[in-house]
Amino acid sequence: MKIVHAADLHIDSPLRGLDRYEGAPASRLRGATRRALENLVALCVEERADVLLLAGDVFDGSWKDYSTGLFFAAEMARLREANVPVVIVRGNHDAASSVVRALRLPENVHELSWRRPETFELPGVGIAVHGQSFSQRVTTEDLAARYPDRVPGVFNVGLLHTSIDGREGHEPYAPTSIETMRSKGYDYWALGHVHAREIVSIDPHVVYPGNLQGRHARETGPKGASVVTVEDNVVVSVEHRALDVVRWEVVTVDAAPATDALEVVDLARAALEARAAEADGRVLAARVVVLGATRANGAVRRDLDRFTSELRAAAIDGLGEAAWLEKVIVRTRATVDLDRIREEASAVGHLARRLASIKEDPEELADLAAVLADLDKKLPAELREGEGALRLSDPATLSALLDDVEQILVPRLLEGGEV
Ligand SMILES: [Mn+2]
Repeated sequence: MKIVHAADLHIDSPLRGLDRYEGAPASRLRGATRRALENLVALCVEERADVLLLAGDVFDGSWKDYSTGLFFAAEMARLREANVPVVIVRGNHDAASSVVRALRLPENVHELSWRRPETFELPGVGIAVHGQSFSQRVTTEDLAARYPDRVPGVFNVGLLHTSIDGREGHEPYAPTSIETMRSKGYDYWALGHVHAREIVSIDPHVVYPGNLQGRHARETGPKGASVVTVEDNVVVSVEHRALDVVRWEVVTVDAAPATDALEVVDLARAALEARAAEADGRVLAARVVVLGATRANGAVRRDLDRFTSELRAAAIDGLGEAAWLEKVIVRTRATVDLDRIREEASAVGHLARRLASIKEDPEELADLAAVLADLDKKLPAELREGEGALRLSDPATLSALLDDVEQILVPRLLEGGEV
């Protein structure tokens, strides 16, 4: 028998701040979670799946209108036509109290209760699915502990939205342990919540398939679902199938070999083309990080806007709509030996020493923050919010800025202006 296990679909998840991005393929990104669900349905049909398990966060939150629910219902109806039953639990994002709008779903879809744990036996398939939906977003009790006893003679699955023992970077919802899961004697635990794919255990199988479609630059790599093959009630394989339509990647570029900004652009273009080829026809949404000690450091940093635009132009030239640069981060360093310069008695040596000492002294950083407090208040909101926000009151931000000053200013002074 074949089981398809997916989680964290976050259908119609809003892509925050998308309008701020130059050249973003907004409609393709907005539609990505829906296209990925279509791919999931196609996979179930192709594989002649005996059941599709959805382990929570099918929806991102309350529906803006009924179109989200209608789209989902239509896809479930396609599965009904192919005789594929679907079993769902709700997670923190689509807890019973958060997504209150509802549509009647086709009869092949069974949502497990949020009032109490229950067992749903698939007639004629030999699978029993045990589980419980989240009643509310903040669900902190161990739901798995109260899951029903296994059903003898069939394949037993625990369907659960959980952070297990508090997985890093995820809200600690419905925490449980491998021991608790093992004590139930089930054959497979179909988990959701953690967006990175992970096979947590193989005795029994405890699997996070990861989310169906990455939504930002921290959700990188192939995203999709797990296909579980079972023979004589024993798991014989768990395979990951990529179903995403937009592939997020962080592409690092070592600028060391470059001597000027355009050579760095060429290196980045080659790296992007290689990564786009791996994305296999999907849109590559790339965050480019340029690093390394390079003679091109000054040229790149002197006009970052120009450099970033050259890079975007090269990506469009080489890849057209197959790639989109979400962000370009420059972390190059000068090739000068700052340690040596800091030992010099010269004016530049003195400056380098001061910069280094401020960077490492919490009191000096606090003084600097006080000096910049007025400026901090005057910064426009778009610079102060979101990822990569400029927080002039934050010592770590100031320390990183001083690092930039060292990397740009010291080499420039040494070479008499032009770097
Ligand atoms: Mn979740």
